[in-house]
Amino acid sequence: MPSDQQEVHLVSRPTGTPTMDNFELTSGKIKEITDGQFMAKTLWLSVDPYMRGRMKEGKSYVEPFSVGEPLQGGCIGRVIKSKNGYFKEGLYVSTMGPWAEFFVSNGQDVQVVDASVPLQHYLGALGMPGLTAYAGIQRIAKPETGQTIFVSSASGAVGSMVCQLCKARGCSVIGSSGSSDKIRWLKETLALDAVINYKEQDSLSQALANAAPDGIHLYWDNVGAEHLEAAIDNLKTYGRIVGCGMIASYNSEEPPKAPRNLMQIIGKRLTFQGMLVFDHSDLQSEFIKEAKTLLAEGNLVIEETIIEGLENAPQAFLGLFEGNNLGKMLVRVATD
Ligand code: NAP
Ligand code: FER
Repeated sequence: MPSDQQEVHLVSRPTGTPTMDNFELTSGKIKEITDGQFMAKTLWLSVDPYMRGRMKEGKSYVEPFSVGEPLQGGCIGRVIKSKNGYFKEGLYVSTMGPWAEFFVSNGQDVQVVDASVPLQHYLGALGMPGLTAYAGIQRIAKPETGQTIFVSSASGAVGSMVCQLCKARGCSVIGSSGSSDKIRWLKETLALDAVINYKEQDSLSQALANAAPDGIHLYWDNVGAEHLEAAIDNLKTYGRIVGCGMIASYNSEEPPKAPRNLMQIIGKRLTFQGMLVFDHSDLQSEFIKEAKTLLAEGNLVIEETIIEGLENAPQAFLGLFEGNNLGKMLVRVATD
């Protein structure tokens, strides 16, 4: 067992869009385990848009990352040493861990995962983003057969699950995304009813009106700003919005310029409800069961963009804001 490991630290807080200068690959000491603890080798790391919020000073729903310390995020590891009666050597685990080659845990907030599916799925379609989609659909969106749903960032981790769950419930789904490859994938692989490359539109609102001439019943918002404005313009009376994310604004120092049409909320009697996945952990086991069944039946497409090496975790994270991922963005730290 080596005494040192590679770690990726946050070395400064970004202003606007984060850059490679905000991160540093450095060497750290591997801790010894004490009674009740285990050590795991990091196999996979998740990079997620919410991490941008943790790079800022000040508390939101979760503590900020500390400058000079490793960043943290969803990870999958294999237990390699244990003084914990439950988390035995050889088990695969999913938890929040440091951007480092190894991590030590006492087992709190750690789930054992089985290798019946590729392990990295537990960070994406079968993990936090998948549960976000599932809980949002079951408890908030509650789409009905025949309804028209608009999903932004439709080819991403959450968006691609929302699209598939809505299609499975008999909805007509319109997805937006930012590249021709992603648009083709949404159309050909996810069989969406209509697609919009938002980067190619003079008016996103008009593009959505063309795709849904009778209007939309529901908007799943992953993006905010102009997407939200376009959705409000096209929602039917009593239409609903699920506020999942607003990635278009995460790197902005200024408040967004859109939506400028919130007044329509009144005339159209719209409902806008935000959601946080952490409120819905009670759905975890039913969600995993349904997702694994869909997957085994060939009724769930899981797409992932894999970046190799812990040292490239910052690049993977920054890539979320460049649209570099199709499906879930992941970092492979080690093969086993
Ligand atoms: P993702 O969609 O897999 O990845 C991010 C994608 O966002 C990029 O690939 C890019 O796709 C798009 N994007 C980036 N900047 C954009 C911009 N300025 N305008 C429009 N699109 C932009 O990420 P995810 O993990 O699935 O998360 C999706 C959203 O859900 C995020 O807003 C996230 O914060 C939110 N979320 C919320 C919860 C919750 O509990 N509320 C939980 C998980 C995630 P394009 O190429 O299409 O631009
Ligand atoms: C996310 C974006 C925002 C997310 C959580 C938030 C879990 C919460 C923001 C806040 O509390 O202000 O992707 O994912």
